[in-house]
Amino acid sequence: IEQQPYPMLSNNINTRCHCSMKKTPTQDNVLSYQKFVKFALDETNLSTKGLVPSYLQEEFSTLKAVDGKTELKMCSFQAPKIRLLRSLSIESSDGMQVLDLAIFPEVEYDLPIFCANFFTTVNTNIVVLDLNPLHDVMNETRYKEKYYKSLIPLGLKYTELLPWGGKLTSESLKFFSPMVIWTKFSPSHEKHDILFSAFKDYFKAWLSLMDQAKEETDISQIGLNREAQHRYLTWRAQKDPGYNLLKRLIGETLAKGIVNKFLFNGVKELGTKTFLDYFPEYEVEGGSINEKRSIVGKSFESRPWDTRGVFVGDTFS
Ligand code: BLA
Repeated sequence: IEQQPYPMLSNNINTRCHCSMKKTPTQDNVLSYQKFVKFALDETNLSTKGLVPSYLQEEFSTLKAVDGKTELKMCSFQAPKIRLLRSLSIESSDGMQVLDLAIFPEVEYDLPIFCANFFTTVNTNIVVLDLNPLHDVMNETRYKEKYYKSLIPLGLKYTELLPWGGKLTSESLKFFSPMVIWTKFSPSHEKHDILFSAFKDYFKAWLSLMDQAKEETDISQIGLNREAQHRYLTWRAQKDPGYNLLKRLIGETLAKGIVNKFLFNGVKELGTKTFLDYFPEYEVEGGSINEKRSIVGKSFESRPWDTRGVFVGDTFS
């Protein structure tokens, strides 16, 4: 495994990280996710005027997988209100493409977490695109009204173009918002363009929420934000569907490092509760964590949110 040196950022265009600079096996492939990353960095830089590389950038940049035909690229930034904007993209000469791009706000803000997860092979495309809610949007209306009421029309814009992807890990749904795009499709230029358009819309929507967000000063509210973000990170660091693939590509040690220090950075720093503290239903005899991703099983054959953003799934335990 070859760890490549981190290319210096130019002083004036600090978003030009190597994610969009280096030549890759699939650079000429128009279905690449590199333009998604470039869009996200450029737009965030414009909005915040203060996007700077994260301290993680030095350790996490480019990796070649053990198969010799797959490249992983990572980049990470921070800005006022943004604790971490990080992106992992994977490109393989056999047509596999992955994008995992997320934005985690500073804990003084109760902003949603921007979440784009695309897994693509020549045959299929698995997509989650959402502004993941930090607080409950199923049993309570306060947070839902605050952030999603005005965004419901945007979610509806894509419900036909990118239809519900069928049953999924039931537990995941609690981390999704009423505007989530969960879809699967066979790759095509048309779908790729629709996905890019949705990505741009959702990204701009997140930036506009960020723009308006006011810093929380109440210590106990900040504590709730911190714990909610830590719980989210703890879930994903433990149960992310991408982990097995990462392990196969770069080995267990590097995969664990990327998951805990890069992708879900904060899981070690934002709190001390364990996975089983948050999700005790995963405990198996002897006090270890059930390897299964889901205890409840898969559910939600069709979209469990109505057009007003009310949860209508009936199989929730
Ligand atoms: C599949 N990825 C999935 C599925 C979901 C997600 C819901 C369908 C399988 C399931 O029902 O669990 C995504 N799940 C999420 C997200 C959250 C969640 C975003 O709970 C947030 C709270 N996916 C990636 C990366 C890779 C990846 C980086 O994001 C690879 C490195 C791969 N995702 C991947 C693969 C599958 C998948 C291979 C299908 C295989 C499987 O279902 O295990």
